[in-house]
Amino acid sequence: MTQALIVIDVQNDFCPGGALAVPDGDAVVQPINAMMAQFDAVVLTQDWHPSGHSSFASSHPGHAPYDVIGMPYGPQVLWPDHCIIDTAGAAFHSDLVTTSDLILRKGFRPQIDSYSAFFENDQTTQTGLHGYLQDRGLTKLTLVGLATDFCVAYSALDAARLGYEVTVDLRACRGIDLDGSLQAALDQMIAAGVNLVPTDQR
Ligand code: VGL
Ligand code: ZN
Repeated sequence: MTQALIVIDVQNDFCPGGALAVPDGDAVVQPINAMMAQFDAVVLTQDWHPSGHSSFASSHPGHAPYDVIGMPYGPQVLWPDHCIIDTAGAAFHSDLVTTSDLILRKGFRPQIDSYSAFFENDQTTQTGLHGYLQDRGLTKLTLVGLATDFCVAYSALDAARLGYEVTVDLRACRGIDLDGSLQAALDQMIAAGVNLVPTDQR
């Protein structure tokens, strides 16, 4: 009982038609559903922001989505308003199987964004996921979901740093790719010892 599937942010706002749509984002749903039975535990995460969140460009007059600003904890990309608590955009994609052991919400502190499922963007505030996985003896993690180059990669890098054996299955991930962020994320994950399952060659 050691292997957990961590499903990152498969929410309507990250799927086609959503506020921060990841290209082809909904293509991850069926492969993720098909993988679930192979794991001892399934954890789903939800990006979960209050309206007016500090990661929204709309909270920073004079700034547009995808601008980068300095926050007390470092550089922060500004996003369109997305995944607002209890809205349809924050709900899981309706075809995602949500039978799971834990649903972890992140990004609810107004002043800090949280890409990683382990630490908020200040790299200090913990979400509680590490404690949960440790308590359950879940030491081998497979990460899938959205977006490869933000929440999936930040989660994988934190997990590797925390000592988990980490696999990212790219067949069940899709990326945003801002200014080369996808290749940079893949390079960082490889350097950190994350096992990458390649996308099917088509
Ligand atoms: C994400 C940008 C902002 C993600 C979340 O899930 O990758 N990206 N919030
Ligand atoms: Zn977000």
